[in-house]
Amino acid sequence: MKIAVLGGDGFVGWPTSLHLSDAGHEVHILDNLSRRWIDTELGVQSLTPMDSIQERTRVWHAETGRRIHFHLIDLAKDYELLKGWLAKHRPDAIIHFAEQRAAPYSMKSDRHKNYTVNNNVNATHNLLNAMVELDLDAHLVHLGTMGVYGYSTVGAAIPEGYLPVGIETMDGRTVSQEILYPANPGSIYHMTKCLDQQLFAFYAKNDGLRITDLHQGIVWGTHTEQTRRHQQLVNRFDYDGDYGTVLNRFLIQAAIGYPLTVHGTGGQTRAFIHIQDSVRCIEIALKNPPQRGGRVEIFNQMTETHRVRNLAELVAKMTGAEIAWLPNPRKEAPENDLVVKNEKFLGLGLQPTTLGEGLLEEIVDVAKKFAYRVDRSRVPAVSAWTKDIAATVEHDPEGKRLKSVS
Ligand code: USQ
Repeated sequence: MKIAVLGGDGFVGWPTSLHLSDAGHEVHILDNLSRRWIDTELGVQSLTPMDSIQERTRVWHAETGRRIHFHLIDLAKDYELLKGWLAKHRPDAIIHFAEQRAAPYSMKSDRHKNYTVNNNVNATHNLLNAMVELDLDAHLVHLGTMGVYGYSTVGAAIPEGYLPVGIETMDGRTVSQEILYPANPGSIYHMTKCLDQQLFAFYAKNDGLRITDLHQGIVWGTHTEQTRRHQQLVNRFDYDGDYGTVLNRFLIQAAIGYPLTVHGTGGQTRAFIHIQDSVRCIEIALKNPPQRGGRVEIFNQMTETHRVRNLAELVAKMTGAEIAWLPNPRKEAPENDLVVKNEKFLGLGLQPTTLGEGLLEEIVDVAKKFAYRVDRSRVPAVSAWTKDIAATVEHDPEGKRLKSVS
């Protein structure tokens, strides 16, 4: 297949591009390199030394003989360029990762909120709009988030996208319907993915676009089969308070002797998936497109759930790291249970890579190898969800920990 990977320079986009290229597909990365610019804005860099996208694709070609093509396009701003590219190349499938994906970054300031909404919603809408205009019947696979559901349940497992409901009619009968599970985002970033869901539902219904939305949990790990092949194919690995995600952060913190930064009591339960499974799921989704005219196909892309404090305790036990119990900069439930259905991917053959000490140790080893690149002052998560929370949380400039000032 000819596949366009939008956002193919990012944390999940890059290993996905390699995986699909390795499987024999013709891969084109469309990216505006915004993630690299955000590193510059924040004054941080990936823990792992990343080469330019051109250099990465050159090394991939030298290693495998396969070409990955790169096109510098800003989907949110360059509508005509995007449309022209799609008209010329007419890909069979499009994978859409091209969104600002960090919740803390989206909550930093009014400017960051605007940027995240404008970038994410316009990128998605420009793409859908152009596909209709060009009569392009490509299968669109979008990387969404588990966060569209919120994380609290009423004792029932979160279904894969659609919730069966009974509605009482005026004459007293009960009519059954399946509706999109009520959106309950916890950040501006997560909210943009809820808006995406509405755009997809409309374009599937109105124009018959074939769309798959993957509601992914928190990704952990860094290597995949293909990124291991050469040191210059290494994936990016974020550790900072905005882009680092919880389990990877704990592992890096353990490697550099930094107390594990648990927010509150660490009672938040979240869904997780290893990066290797993430790229496999995308390939499985590609092989199972919905029918034209059908509703949006939704998969829960996660393999297990864990409570944050249990992860911290596991990493502490494994490495001897200390745990710091910090005031939470986010507005979220301090404790929640989470049960999620993920039978669709399992039914299509996914064999989950679960949290095993071997893989966790491998990440600590990667972190130790590159520990000299870590700026400890960038470790604390300082982006507060509200002005009230910002007023009660102070950032220690030594980079040791956040402390409550109230
Ligand atoms: N947390 C800590 N300490 C830390 C960092 C995070 O206790 O140092 C806590 C947070 O308060 C939160 C939980 O860990 O309760 C998860 O935070 P996270 O930063 O690992 O994940 P999140 O902000 O939800 O976002 C990440 C990705 C996002 C993806 C989402 C999937 O950045 O792109 O959509 O995970 S999900 O969480 O299932 O919505």
